[in-house]
Amino acid sequence: MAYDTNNIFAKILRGEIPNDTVYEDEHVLAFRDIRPQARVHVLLIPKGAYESLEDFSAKASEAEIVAFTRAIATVSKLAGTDVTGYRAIANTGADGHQEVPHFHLHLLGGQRIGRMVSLPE
Ligand code: DGP
Repeated sequence: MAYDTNNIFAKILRGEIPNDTVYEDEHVLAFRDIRPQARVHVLLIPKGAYESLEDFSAKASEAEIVAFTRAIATVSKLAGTDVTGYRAIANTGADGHQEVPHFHLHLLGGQRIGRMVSLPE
């Protein structure tokens, strides 16, 4: 599937839609989720056009992968979850219930997050 340049995170990256930025560097943008599901709910996205974790993992450059991984700890410190902990989630594809087709990592914390997975009945 081709990357959809009109997805909402592509629009955020182009500055067409505002966001509450937590951190930004050459390769990464982190911003607060518009529908927070925990006291801390930040999304980390690569600036490159990757539709999912699967796509990013297979195709991103080493520089992009290093920058993204390093940004997790940076953002966690900025969000205050580096000591208390958090959950990182990358919903991927249809079974993973991914809604926005631009790779993003949810960082959820600021409180106890609960059980890991809830499967439909
Ligand atoms: P996922 O289901 O993993 O694709 O999660 C998509 C997340 O993106 C969801 O938690 C809500 C968030 N989101 C959707 N549109 C916007 C937006 O315009 N701004 C921000 N900050 N977050 C958004």
